[in-house]
Amino acid sequence: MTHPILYMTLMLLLIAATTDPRQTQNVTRNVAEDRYPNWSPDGKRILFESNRSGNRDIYTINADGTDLRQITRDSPSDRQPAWDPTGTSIVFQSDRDGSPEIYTMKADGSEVVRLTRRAGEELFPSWSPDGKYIAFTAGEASKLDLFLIDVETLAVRPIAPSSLRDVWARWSPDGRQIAFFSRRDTADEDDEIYVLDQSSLKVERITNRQGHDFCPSWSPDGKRLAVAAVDAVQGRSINVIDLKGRIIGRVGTGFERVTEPSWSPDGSKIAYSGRKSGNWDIYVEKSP
Ligand SMILES: [Ca+2]
Ligand SMILES: [Ca+2]
Ligand SMILES: [Ca+2]
Repeated sequence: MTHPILYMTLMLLLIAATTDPRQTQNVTRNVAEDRYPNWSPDGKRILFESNRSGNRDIYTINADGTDLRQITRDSPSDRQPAWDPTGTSIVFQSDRDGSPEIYTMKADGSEVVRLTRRAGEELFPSWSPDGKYIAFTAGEASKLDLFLIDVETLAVRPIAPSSLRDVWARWSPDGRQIAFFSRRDTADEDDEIYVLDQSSLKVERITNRQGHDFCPSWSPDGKRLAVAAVDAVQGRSINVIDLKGRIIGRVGTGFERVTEPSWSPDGSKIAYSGRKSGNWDIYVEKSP
């Protein structure tokens, strides 16, 4: 016969062992590859790409994993979505006209507009907080650079060009700075995080750490960055760092691979792509 107090104690121990203090939530649970989460400006919906339809398409879902909606429905690859600052439009990459280019559409998938017409690949678009520009990465694999396109005139200009690859431009909340990652100072071996000041055009190196640091996402107050990181001892994680590169905390630990963080607009959570047993899903975790 089970003693009631012993039984209660065992149950409490079991609850304590299974309760995750970090409150990691599976947003998607699907055998398909779900990647590139991007939080809507109102904090309610998460944009992402998935190949669950048999090819890559763009979807939105509530942050709690309910109300999945498919936005693009076509056989080409539609990828890497990001919201405009009002949450009414989406910028994304697609190869629907042959090679990967940058496009915009309304949040319901209507009114698709092609923005870029360049040789090579355009990827990782992100919309400026004032809505006027889209930053993107372009070039060939070993020589990628960052560019801005004027959404009205479609005029393109390079930003912070360097001889080694610069990738993944992300605007600070005030629009004055752009964070990105690069191997410009590490002989093409180690990804580090950099911040470009748009008025002075000065580029500041933020991380100086052995192991890749990549895919930065700004905190809504502009004081911190969430970055994907690989560490020989700690393994892979999403590190929250200040603008001096000091590590404040970690989320996204315990995955085979983890990347593409996106901070919630209220600053309380971080969404990211994580791989477990070969399967990529979108996760949300409490911000440190
Ligand atoms: Ca598609
Ligand atoms: Ca590094
Ligand atoms: Ca999945």
